[in-house]
Amino acid sequence: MRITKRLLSFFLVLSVSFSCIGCEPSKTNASTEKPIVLGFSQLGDESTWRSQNSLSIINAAQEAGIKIMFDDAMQNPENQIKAIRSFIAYKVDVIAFSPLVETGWDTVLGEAKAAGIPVIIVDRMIDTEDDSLYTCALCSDFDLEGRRAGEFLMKKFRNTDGPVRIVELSGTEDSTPAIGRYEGFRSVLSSDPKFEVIFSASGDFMRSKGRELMQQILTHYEAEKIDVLYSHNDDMTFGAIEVMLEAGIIPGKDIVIISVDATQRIIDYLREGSVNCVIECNPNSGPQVMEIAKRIVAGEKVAKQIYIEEQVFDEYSDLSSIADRGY
Ligand code: GZL
Repeated sequence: MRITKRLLSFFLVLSVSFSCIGCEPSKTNASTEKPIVLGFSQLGDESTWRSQNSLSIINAAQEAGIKIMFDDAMQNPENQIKAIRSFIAYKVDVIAFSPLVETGWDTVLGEAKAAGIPVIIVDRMIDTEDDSLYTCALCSDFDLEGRRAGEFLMKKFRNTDGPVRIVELSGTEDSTPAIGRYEGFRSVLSSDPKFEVIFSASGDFMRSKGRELMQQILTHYEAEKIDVLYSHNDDMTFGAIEVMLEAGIIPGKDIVIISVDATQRIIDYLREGSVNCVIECNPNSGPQVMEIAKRIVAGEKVAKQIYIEEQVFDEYSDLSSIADRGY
């Protein structure tokens, strides 16, 4: 039975005491006759992307015959640490988690290592000196995503002298996507001084905060003095576009918009010209996570770092070739 969005929200409500989808304590961690038990700590449910990522994880576990204990940390890393400790106590075969922020994981991952439980890092990365604390990291290349956003602007404004004034809605502070999208973007644009980031603040990947920041921006800057909005995710972009429309600003025309994720709604905006460039960040990592978990439990060697394939859709692309996103 595939989990639907409606059922996911039910599981997420229950997840305070784990959504243990049909699992029983695993008495051995290498037994071939018993299904693998995987403990998954999800960082929250802050965005359309995150909901799809959780659906992908849960459905892939079911399709792989893996019993999953799924916990939604509701944007609190302390909840993730508690969940990981519960997985250790439950003696799961594998732990996987998407760390809200990069720091603060060494102690609890040291406890998982001492318990002999392998760890897969999913989506975002951790900042540690000790890479023995995890077996595999399956992430997006966030610096590449940022560079791709910068490369679009270099092309879009190749025939203008500037200045090109940019406002940036960044993601959760100290999170790998926010760091990579921030740094990668600037690494490309720093080659041309006409590009100037006049405002940058974190909207925590949330639509409501994207709205608030865009309102704040428009009280400090005349719309005519803003050339580009660079938003680290679609949900913040949706909030910003609502505010633009309320202010009589034509998104994609008066202000060029670059957004990251590539949900269906932003692709629709791209097709109608309300957004100019969409950098894909792929949430559908579930099948790869389960494949990695199976190989680890079977004692096979897996790569330490695996990057998820992603692409760019922009106003120069063949937009008719973009398949339905499904989220
Ligand atoms: C990126 C992921 C980010 C998305 C946001 O891999 O961590 O978090 O870009 C989500 O939409 O909230």
